[in-house]
Amino acid sequence: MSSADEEVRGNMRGLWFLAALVVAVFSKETFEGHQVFRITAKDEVEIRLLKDLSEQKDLGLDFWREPVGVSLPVDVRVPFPSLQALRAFLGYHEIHYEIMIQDLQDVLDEEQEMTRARVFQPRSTDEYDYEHYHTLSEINTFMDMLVQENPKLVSKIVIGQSYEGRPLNVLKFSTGGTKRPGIWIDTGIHAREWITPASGTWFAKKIVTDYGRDPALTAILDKMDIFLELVTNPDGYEYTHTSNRMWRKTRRINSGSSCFGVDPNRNWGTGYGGAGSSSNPCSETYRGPSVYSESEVKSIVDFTKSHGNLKAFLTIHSYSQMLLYPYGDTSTPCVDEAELDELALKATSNLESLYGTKYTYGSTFDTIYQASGVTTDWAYDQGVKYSYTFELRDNGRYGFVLPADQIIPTAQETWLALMAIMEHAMNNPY
Ligand code: 0X9
Ligand code: ZN
Repeated sequence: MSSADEEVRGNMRGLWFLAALVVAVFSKETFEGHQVFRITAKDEVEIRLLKDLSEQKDLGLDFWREPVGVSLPVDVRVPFPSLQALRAFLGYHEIHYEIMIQDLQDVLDEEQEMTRARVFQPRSTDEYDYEHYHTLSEINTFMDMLVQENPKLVSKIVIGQSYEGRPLNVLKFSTGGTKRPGIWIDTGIHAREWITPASGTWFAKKIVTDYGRDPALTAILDKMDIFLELVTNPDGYEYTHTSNRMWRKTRRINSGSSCFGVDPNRNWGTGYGGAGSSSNPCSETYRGPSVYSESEVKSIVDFTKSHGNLKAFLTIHSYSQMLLYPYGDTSTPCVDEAELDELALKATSNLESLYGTKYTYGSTFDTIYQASGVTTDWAYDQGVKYSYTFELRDNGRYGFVLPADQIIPTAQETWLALMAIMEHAMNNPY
């Protein structure tokens, strides 16, 4: 072979390498053959086995719902190469399970198909397609249109920058006054929980539509301001659209590790570092190198402190259909437990009245699992009494990949619960 041929070959190899690199960096992770199992442990022995399993990293399992107790089934995404091993493990220990999702990629393909069907480039928020999921840039455009259309009612404030430099936008709904008490609502703090920013977008439109028409919402906005952060983890959200639909955390580069990201719901100051969070950067519940290390978290901390008069703090997640109040890191009840519990009953009853969607409610610790360094524990300890975490639809049939035709019903029913909490906050000054 001539040296010219060899050079061509060498160049070809270089090109292939480059192509492979480009694919690795820019292509989307696929979930072909991944299944989502629902595992129902019958006793503490089985829970212990599942906990051990969740600590075993080599199977690449993604626990959508962690093993906690016999009352709550465990949901786990199983990569195709690990299916055999997991089935053998469960079979050997005679642990009951069902397959919730046969092939996750099929559900994602369907989601993609639906997303492609959305209205492109709406010229107004009336034209915006609330029935479909949207990209970060589409949501940003929505916010700008909403502000432009309702300049007296809505403004956009930038409370900081994400790790990758994106603006952290908050919509402020206000009818005037100075330093009115405020309600905080955030959606999209966990990147893959797409139903939450989709619902948040619907809430934003609902507020401008109902103000001046619905007496209850009008009364709230005549006394209080509402702050709504739609995409609280924009780097993560963008990443779920471009690279990995199942991404949860921020996108920080962790020094000394090849794993990215921090769980923004383990990074807050109350209970930081306790059980129910991880010191391992590869964990989905990695608490980060230090308290408030994530600018996505710190920006809310600074905003809340400088505002100084928030009355309710509502952070919206999915999934599991739950309404949770403090605490998450301890079983000790918070001092307002009786009131928060009663209000949770009212909020979830109102929610259920629309489409029959059943919610459970209680403290995070008792209802879902021990989780430390979470948003609502921090907010509550800052003096914001009405601090709740929502876990929206569904109950695990689709989990984080809730079909788009459920966006509007989910938003509508959730709005009834939000209204109950906001009205209560308005009528019970403290
Ligand atoms: O684990 C979490 O962070 C939350 N569940 S999720 O599936 N959305 O990730 C629940 C934690 C409870 N959160 C608060 N009390 N803030
Ligand atoms: Zn979440």
